[in-house]
Amino acid sequence: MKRPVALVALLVLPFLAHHAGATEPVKPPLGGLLTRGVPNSTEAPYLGGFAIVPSWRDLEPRRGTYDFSFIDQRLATARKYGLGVKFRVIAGTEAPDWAKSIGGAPMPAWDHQRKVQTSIGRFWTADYQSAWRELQSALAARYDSDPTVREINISGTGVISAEVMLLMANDKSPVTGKTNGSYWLAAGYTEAQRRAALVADIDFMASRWSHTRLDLGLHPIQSLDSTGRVSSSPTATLEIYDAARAAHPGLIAFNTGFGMPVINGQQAALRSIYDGVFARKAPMDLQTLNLGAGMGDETTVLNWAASHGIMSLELPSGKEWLRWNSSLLNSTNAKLKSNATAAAPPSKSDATAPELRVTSPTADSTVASGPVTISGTATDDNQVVRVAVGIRNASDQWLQDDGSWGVGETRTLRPAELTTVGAKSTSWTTSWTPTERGSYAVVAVVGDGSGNRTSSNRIHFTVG
Ligand SMILES: [Ca+2]
Repeated sequence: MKRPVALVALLVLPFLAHHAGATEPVKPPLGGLLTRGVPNSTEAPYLGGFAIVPSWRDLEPRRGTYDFSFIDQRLATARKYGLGVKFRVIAGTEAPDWAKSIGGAPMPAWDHQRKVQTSIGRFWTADYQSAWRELQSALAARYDSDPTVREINISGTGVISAEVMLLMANDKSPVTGKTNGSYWLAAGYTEAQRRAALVADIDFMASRWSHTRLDLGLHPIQSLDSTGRVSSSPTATLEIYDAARAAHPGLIAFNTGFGMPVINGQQAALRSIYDGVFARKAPMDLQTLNLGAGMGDETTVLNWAASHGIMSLELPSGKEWLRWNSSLLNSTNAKLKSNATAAAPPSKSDATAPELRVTSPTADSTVASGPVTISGTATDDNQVVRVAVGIRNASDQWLQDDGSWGVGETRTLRPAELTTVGAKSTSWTTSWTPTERGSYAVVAVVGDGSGNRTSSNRIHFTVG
């Protein structure tokens, strides 16, 4: 059955605005020394840029009401000095109260870094993550095409920071006498839900930030089991990282605990993660420990980062680093920038977008209830690295990760399985089990290894 033409055009437009246009180049990664605060005219000449670190509550004091002044003021400074920036939005204890109240009253939380009693919401739940996605959609709509904004941290499941592998679940409040994790378990936390939320956040960020590189904070990932036990595993971290990189090849590894303890192997588990990233010849950004927290000798630390291919290095908080040898600062800044250039994807050499075909379901077909196979083929002049699908219902809503239907443009791309990841030609498949009969449409998106993406037309089908 055909829809009226005008209606079809109206429905398709928001999708096209984000995803059509055969080629969408990704901006180069940020290189050089960075500060964590806004630099002044004395600092700027030593830097490649700085991190903009807003709290979620600064940006969205009421749900759907955004205040971007925190970011815009800092972007003006970056432009004045010709610097780049990376975004790191802090959720968790820095979420607005309305987000902390999704699914129940905010839970007490102890922030061991600031040593303050605060509160947190149910960061592992689909409803909380759905609110986070609204913010990220608004941010991406405003800043994804801004050439000054080069990277953004994946941070939607963070607890007191963007360090998404850390839980701080064992931290015990001297005020309540209870651990942070004990409140979460009482509110229904499961490790499986939290892991799924982390992976979905990575996929969602990649679907929204088409032009901006993503940073994933790596630590030995902490897990909280149902008995309250916390464990950590660098092996599991690399497994998550590999899966995320396979789906999103431009992903940048990031760690906030860099300093002498990593270099000399004292932090063995963390060092094994660094070595894993280096073995994969993958791009990495670092933040140093603070000087009071054991960063160690600056000459050794800066030279090690520069000689290990690190792209950007966030200096310790404060102004102490301005007293360091200026030729050390200048040479490190230059080497990090050249590392970033070397690690950038071949943007000019790959102007050819990938192509794909959906072979199942066929257009305007009727399929039986039960699992629907969504499959097809994809080709590229270099390599096909990712295919994902979005499913739309007859009410013009996109299927979400949790099986619900979202309004408007909010969509979730479900990764398909590729027969051969990285080949010039591959078949791909995924399946979806509708819970109701009715009319649906599927859209598939293919990505090559250089950040080019192409989406299919909508394939309408009926579940009869
Ligand atoms: Ca290509």
